[in-house]
Amino acid sequence: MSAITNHLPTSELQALDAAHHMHPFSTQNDFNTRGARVITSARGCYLHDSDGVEILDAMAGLWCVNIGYGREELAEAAARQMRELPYYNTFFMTTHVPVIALAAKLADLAPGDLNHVFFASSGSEANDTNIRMVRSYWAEKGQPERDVIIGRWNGYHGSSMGSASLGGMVGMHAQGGLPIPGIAHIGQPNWWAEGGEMTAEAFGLARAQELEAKILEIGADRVGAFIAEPVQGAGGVIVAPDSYWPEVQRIVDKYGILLIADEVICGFGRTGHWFGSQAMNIRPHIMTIAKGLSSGYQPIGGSIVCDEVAAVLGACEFNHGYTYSGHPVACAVALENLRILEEEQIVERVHDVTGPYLKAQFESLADHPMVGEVKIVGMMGSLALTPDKASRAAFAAETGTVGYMVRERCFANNLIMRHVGDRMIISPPLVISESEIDLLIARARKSLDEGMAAVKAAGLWEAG
Ligand code: PXG
Repeated sequence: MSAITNHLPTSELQALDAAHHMHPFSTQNDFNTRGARVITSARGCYLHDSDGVEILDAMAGLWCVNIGYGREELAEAAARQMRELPYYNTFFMTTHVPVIALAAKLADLAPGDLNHVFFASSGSEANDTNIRMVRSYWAEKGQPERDVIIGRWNGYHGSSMGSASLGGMVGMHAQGGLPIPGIAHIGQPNWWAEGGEMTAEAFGLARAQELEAKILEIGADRVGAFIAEPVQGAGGVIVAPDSYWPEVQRIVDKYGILLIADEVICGFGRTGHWFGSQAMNIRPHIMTIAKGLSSGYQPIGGSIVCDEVAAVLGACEFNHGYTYSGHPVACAVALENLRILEEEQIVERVHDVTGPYLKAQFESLADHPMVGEVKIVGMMGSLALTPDKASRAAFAAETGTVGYMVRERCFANNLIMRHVGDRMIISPPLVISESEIDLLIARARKSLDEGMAAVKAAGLWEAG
């Protein structure tokens, strides 16, 4: 039996794709003028397209293929589970072995007293669960008015109505009447773009203190939770100054509000720790997980919840759940993925060996004339592009124009390195080797050179 692969010429695949497949976060008409790249197979850190080209995937798919592509063990785990029990639900006083094993394993891996897991099929669903969980928790405790959740501008928590409301992507809010009621936002700790004349540390502190100001503005008895990514991913790999997280933790503790760490990207080794909360030294009450939980081999996500919240919720009927909450095949694949991460000491290797190596190489790009700030934690990093490093100036063109031009060169050089506005971002599979890191950096540098030449040729090498 063969997989559904390249059975048509690329141009025909592209035409069918443009005609019938509606793409996420895309301008659909673009696919009519320029076909999508058709990915047909992948191994390790490399993708292969329908023209037989090998591409280095420095984004691990969408930040998720932590153990790399092509691991037979996960395919076997899925096949085994499909034969044994392809589906059963976890409603109505039933359960099954894979979901029990995975929940117990996650309780073991997660820090502190995060011992209880509510499963979903994605990060968006899990964050929707969190909204209802937080509000139910406070209602059960006799404080139903404590229903406001604070998120951050330029944070990303998913694409459903609830999770996109928690997020702070203005382009998403503009479509569909978001945010939903009871969600507020504070500024992000993005010193490069928003720090002005302040030092990074002073700015980090100020941005953390916006949380306290917002709590007081809304009323401390109205705020139920604060949600944040330990390192902002989709917002451009924004690493907060060191002063930020200790102050956030102090404020959260002072007002007794729940801290939700969205670990969808940061979890499962991405930061060189099992969870980004450990890297940032914070103590969340709830962690959102997805992506690296199964290395993307199956759609699965969830919320890992602390003893206190679980105990309060446990006393009421929580009227919430998804058909595929704790899907047995997804659980079996996630378990196998966690076994590989543990047995092959992949997280330790990122922390001790390949993470530091990538950091050194990635930071060497700071000498490029177009690169300002370089930020990297574990295996997620970003480069801020600028025409003037000293003033941290933006380009005169619309934000993202230059980033897109560099992204185009990356694509042409068979490197998946993305842009968010005018930041270039990487998030490679955690199993990337030193020689593959060398290749990544060489292709990135070449793309920056070519991108800069294109920017100059277009007359955009100018501070805005
Ligand atoms: N939280 C975080 C921190 C995420 O990064 C989600 C929640 C939502 O997960 P699902 O599984 O519902 O997509 C995400 C997802 C991008 C990009 O362009 C990032 C995500 C998804 C799609 C695109 O960087 N992150």
